[in-house]
Amino acid sequence: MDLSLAQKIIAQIGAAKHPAILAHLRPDGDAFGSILGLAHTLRERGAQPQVFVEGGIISMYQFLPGSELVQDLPASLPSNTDCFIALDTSTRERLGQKTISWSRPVDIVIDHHISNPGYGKHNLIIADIPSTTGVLFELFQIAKWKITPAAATCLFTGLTTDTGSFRYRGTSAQTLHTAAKLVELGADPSEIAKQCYLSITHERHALKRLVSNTLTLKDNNKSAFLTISPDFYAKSGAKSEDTEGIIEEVASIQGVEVGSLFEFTGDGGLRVSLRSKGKIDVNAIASSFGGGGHKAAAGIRLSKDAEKNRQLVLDAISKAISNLQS
Ligand SMILES: [Mn+2]
Repeated sequence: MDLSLAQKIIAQIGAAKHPAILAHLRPDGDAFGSILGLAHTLRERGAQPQVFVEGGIISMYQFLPGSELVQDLPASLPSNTDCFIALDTSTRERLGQKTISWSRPVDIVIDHHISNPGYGKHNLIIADIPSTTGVLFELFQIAKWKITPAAATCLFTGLTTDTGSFRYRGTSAQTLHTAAKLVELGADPSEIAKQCYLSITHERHALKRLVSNTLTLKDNNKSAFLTISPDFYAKSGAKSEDTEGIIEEVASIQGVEVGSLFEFTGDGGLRVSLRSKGKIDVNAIASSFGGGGHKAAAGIRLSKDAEKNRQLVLDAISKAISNLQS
């Protein structure tokens, strides 16, 4: 970590009385874990942080301490905001459509997405730490800020969900060391696992079954993909947030190098999630379609030509797989 950059960020965040903390749209465990982990830590220091994310909290993460603090995006940032912080958000746009018209620039970006261009005044982007909560943990250590059990629970949640329970490439000795320290500070791994992995709603499970039936294998069974049609939500009663984690199913099949999930959205668009077991850089594939993420997990959003674009993405995957074999 660049210590002088870290110190600048610590000074600016530490001096703020009314920081606004945001994360990306379609928030996941690392998004909620980051914003709440930072909010708890700053409240402990006497600040009054405000926490915003598009759509507010989702039911799966209501167990996080302080989840009641999370608010849906406002029309504009509160006028008393003295520091605008974006966490776990790889592009300015991903903070949400509503935020695009905000005139206030982003002061601090803290992230771990390799594709993040750095759209804040100060940008702490560390791609070899596998979750934004892990980056925050390092920052808090440097700042010598107290991490409460509530903060530790939030930070651990981001670390376990973004590493697929410490399974993905990128899980290093340092990651496990961070996890151990968070457990010492009060995070309960089995309770967090129960909330994150063993509390699937019936609607979410029904959606999962519909999606599983669409499984298609190609490229000598090295590529596998799933499809979500717009009517799957009405059929299952699930919400769009319930797609989180479904892709793990396809990437988990033996021999599959790239797993993908194509969601045809009601407005004619296409949302793509890509997972790699490590040989293929899916961030490179996603980037060629205007998306991004990490080498082993990336995403793309396209607003039109869904069917045609799906074929183009599948072709790009085929090409990457054939390059592997040659
Ligand atoms: Mn993340």
